[in-house]
Amino acid sequence: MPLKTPIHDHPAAGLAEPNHLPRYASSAKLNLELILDQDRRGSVDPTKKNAGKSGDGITAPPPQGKPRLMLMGQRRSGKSSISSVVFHKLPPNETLFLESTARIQKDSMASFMDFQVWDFPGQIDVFENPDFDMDAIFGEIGALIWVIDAQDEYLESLARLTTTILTLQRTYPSINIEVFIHKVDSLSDEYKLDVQRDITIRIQDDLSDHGFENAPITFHLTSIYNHSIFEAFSKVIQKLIPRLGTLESMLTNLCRTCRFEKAYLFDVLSKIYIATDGNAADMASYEICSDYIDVIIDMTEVYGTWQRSDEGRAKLEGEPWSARLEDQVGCGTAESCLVLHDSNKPIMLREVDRYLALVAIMKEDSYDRMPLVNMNVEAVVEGLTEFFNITKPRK
Ligand SMILES: Nc1nc2c(ncn2[C@@H]2O[C@H](COP(=O)(O)OP(=O)(O)OP(=O)(O)O)[C@@H](O)[C@H]2O)c(=O)[nH]1
Ligand SMILES: [Mg+2]
Repeated sequence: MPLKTPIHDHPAAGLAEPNHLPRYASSAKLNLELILDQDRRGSVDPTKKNAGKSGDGITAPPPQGKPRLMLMGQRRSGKSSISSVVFHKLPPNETLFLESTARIQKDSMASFMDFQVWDFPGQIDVFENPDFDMDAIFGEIGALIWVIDAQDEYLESLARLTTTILTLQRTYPSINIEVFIHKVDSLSDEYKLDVQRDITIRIQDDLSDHGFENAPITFHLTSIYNHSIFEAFSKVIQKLIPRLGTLESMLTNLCRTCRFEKAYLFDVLSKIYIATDGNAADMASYEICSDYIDVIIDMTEVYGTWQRSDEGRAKLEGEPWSARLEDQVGCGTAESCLVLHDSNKPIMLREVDRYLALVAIMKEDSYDRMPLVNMNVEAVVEGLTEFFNITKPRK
């Protein structure tokens, strides 16, 4: 098969370019477009890995607008703290001063994938209050994040969660249910796992008493005082990305060709990782990469190409440089590589677009082969850009 195939007769033709001009695309691109087109029409694809509820083989209905993440749970369980720390960069200890939420707080996140975060007040039960329009709340596909305070008595919270799941799964079976067993920062490792086991068994037992077996619920141990909350959100968001498998295989191939230990694709603002390679994930590498983003952001804020005043620009472009600013910087995007002294492993970062960055931990000897590494990274960045162009929801 030729590498570049004209697509006049292809079912996906005209998807990206409505002006019917001849278009040339690689076979991989065509394949992705075709699959996505099928997804959008709501067809069944039993091979699809990340769709809908795990294991049921049914493709989730395509998102019509912005996917919505709903934070629910008892009062003081930590919902507003989570949303403020992850999406608004609030330092964790300042959450002590947050007031109790009185009405639903709706946040719109402009990111690689636009999504919304809704923070519910703990004291209001939307199912008992006839004023709430269920379709308006749960109609859009997304995830329901149920936050449980692991340091507090949680039986009442579990009872509410079970009722919520039973009510929702009848009408909106495609919503992902994610349980954050939260505030585990002061608990010992052993106790944390005991709590998780206890909560899992209680919920599954309760649901099966009501005839709902093997409920597709995911449990996460979280705390705003460490990276666990970002890690958990990463997993939640990843389930909402169409064709995540394609992203993962791009990163796995990159790791193999460049001999990287681990590669992450980060949403720079929230520091949620939206994809990683197939190697086993470990918290330590995620933490290093996520801290590295902070360092680079701080640097680019000082030296980067942000919006400058005319006066500042004139000064920088004047004597002794006498050149346009664009011609003075090596490349428009942030790109960096650093070798950590204690581990001898270089870390590299490459901006993909204004929201995403590729961060990878290399092996000791990869530094000697930087030109090859750069070339491969460049190719993956191009692939990622193309991926997001194809998969972004059409209005
Ligand atoms: N130790 C610990 N405390 C936390 C954590 N997350 C939140 N908190 C604390 O929990 C308290 C309640 O947090 P909120 O975020 O206001 O709780 P909420 O669920 O939004 O409460 P309502 O708005 O009343 O429903 C605050 O004092 C937070 O500092 C955590 O991970 N660990
Ligand atoms: Mg709140």
